[in-house]
Amino acid sequence: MIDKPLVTRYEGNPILTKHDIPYSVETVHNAGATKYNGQYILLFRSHLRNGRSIIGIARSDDGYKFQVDPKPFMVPSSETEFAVHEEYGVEDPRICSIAGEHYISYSAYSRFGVRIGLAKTRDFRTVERVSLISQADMRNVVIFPDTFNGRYARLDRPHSEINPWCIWLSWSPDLIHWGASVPVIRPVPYHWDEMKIGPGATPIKTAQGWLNIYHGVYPTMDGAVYRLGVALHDLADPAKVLGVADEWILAPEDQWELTGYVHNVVFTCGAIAEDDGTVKIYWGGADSVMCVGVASIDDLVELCLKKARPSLL
Ligand code: BMA
Repeated sequence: MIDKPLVTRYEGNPILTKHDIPYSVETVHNAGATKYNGQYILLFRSHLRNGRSIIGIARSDDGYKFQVDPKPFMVPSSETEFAVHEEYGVEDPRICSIAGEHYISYSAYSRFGVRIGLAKTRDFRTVERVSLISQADMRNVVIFPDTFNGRYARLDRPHSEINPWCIWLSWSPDLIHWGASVPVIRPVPYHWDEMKIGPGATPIKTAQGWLNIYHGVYPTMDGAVYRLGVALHDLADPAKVLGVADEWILAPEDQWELTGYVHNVVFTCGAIAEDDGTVKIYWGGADSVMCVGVASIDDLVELCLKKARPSLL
């Protein structure tokens, strides 16, 4: 018997391509996602023709058909502190909605490496830089949309000379100063995510724990393959991992995931939990287009717990 796929791809994929963008870009991918005033919001990354990235915004009433704003949402800042570190572009935004504020953690690229910037918006019309919240080299920071005994928590992914790259968790009293970092998930040798892993979507609160949809990378003779996996973190202490699913939940399959700007890539920066127990997962296909699929939250949680592998093996 063939298992039914955990993620059902939307038949209208890809939901956004460069042809949907009212300004000149080469790609539309790796979008952070949230719901705001009943609308679905995607903050997506686009490559310009110089190879550097900016962030655009798209809105939707149903989570599938998106309308893109006429102007980009975030371009490299001209404010002194940020300008230096955004010189090479802004990438891969994640949205954390907490207490009426929508925080955006994004990768800021420059001649000094890649670090994480934090911006915020209340209305998804204007955006304000808050702070740079990591040194180089760091990417893929997702902030939990809750506090834990008054502290914020985030999943992060420092670069390291020593492979493989792991998912860490850090704490903060104010979203700006972060520390007390601990590694929480490590790739497993000769496994689909053996090369490196990184946080993906902003964690989703479920009755059993925080659902973490992450990406894992496997090296092949034909280059790296990016897939998505899931892990479950303790509700009260997200540094405690309750289970990491042994199997991936999504792999490149559709033509626009197999070939494009970078081939064999599905990469997520956002997912939206619905009231009916499903989650819409948004992912970039081959660093070129945006796609969406639906999964049952219970199925993903069950996979973490029933087909678990050690988190720090
Ligand atoms: C990662 C990041 C992502 C990208 C992925 C696949 O290292 O740069 O933005 O989607 O590679 O190219």
